[in-house]
Amino acid sequence: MRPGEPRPGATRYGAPVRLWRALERRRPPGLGRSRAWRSPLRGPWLTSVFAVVLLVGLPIVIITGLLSYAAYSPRFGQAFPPDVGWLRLPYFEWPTRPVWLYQVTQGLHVILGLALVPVVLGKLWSVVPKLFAWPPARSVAQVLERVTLLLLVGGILFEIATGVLNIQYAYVFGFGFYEGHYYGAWVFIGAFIAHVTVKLPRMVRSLRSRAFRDALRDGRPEPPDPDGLVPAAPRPATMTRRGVLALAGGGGLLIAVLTAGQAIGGAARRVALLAPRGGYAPEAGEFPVNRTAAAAGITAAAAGEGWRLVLTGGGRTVELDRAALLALPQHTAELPIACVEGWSAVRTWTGVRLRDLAAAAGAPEPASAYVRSLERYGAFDHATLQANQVADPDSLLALRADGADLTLDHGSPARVIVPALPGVHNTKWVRLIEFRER
Ligand SMILES: Nc1nc2c(c(=O)[nH]1)N[C@H]1C(S)=C(S)[C@@H](COP(=O)(O)O)O[C@H]1N2
Ligand SMILES: [Mo]
Repeated sequence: MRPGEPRPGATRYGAPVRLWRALERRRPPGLGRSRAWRSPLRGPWLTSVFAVVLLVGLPIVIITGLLSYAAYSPRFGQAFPPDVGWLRLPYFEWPTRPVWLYQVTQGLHVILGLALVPVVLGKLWSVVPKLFAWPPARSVAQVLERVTLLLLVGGILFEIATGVLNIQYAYVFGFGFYEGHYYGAWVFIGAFIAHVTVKLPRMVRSLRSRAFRDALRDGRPEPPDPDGLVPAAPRPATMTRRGVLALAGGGGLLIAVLTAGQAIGGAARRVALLAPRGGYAPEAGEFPVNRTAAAAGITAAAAGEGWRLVLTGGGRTVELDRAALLALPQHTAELPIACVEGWSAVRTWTGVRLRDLAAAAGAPEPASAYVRSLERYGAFDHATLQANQVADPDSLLALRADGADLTLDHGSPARVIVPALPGVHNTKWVRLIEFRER
């Protein structure tokens, strides 16, 4: 284009484009000064190394998160949010085997999710000059790309913030955690898929552009790139790329060590310092209490002598006291209780098989079982179990744990324990079970 010739855009679109050109020249102070971002380590290679870690790790976090939604049995309207419209995934029956299934999927979701935080921050640091690029948009394609990036970065920061606050039991947001985390996840998933689709070839090219070992040792800038990640006027390096990656990777590893014990148990639990419930508590030992009897309004009297279990189904109603339950065949199973917040504890439970109780109620093969607690008005004072969860030989109405009667805080006189069932549906202080034929 020769000087004085009208710009092609200006003749076609007129005033808006002239306005845009004027905006381009009036860069806000402090914005878009590519000279402000002068680390010689920034560049497509480093960004791509962070990207490849996230490309492997984030799908695991996403899938285990969606599996947790499925494990809550949305079919019974007891997943959160209960109705997700067209975002509904195909329903399937959550299995009871392997018994550690939910312990592993949810432990992975929380612990890997936390461990990836430093990698996410590293990746954001590596592309920060793009955030301040001026003008904010040059073409429709670029506007689309920037909107995607906004949803991508906003989405992941939102998911991290809500997830971390939830496992710290800090309900400081003005909306439901599950609702926000679920819809936020879909915003992120959409942007993530779009971003990966567009950037994958460039990531592969950047990683191939140099030998991994050389790039690690080298503090010199990469060749100039079209995205402008490589600074035009770099400062001398203060650390190597190896140092940057070690910082992000080491940070992630440290977080994993400080949280993983909540799901692994044993000695690791004692260093799970970042896990509020999953760590070792002197009074609870290695068996955390999610909601105490006092918090749930359960008195020792209500759970004492006068307590009766009501069973219904098959047109029959049966009432049993604790002695009657103890007179039925007792079964023992070693099962984890695994909470959505990532902590879990394996216990040896003893009690009556749910399928024996179903038979006693005259509904030997129920389609579902609705369980009610003595607790009232709590979010988790009831749950519905699937047919396979009632039928499993290790599914119990537990009266004892680790050879002792259940404590009041752990659900005395009787609680549900079902293999691979999310902790939340292992209802404590059970008062009634309704076995349903349909
Ligand atoms: N009645 C009742 N049962 C309940 C809950 C509750 O709040 N009320 N919390 C559930 C949750 S979220 C979990 S993780 C497990 C924890 O069991 P624990 O407190 O014995 O460790 O109990 C479940 N059973
Ligand atoms: Mo839980």
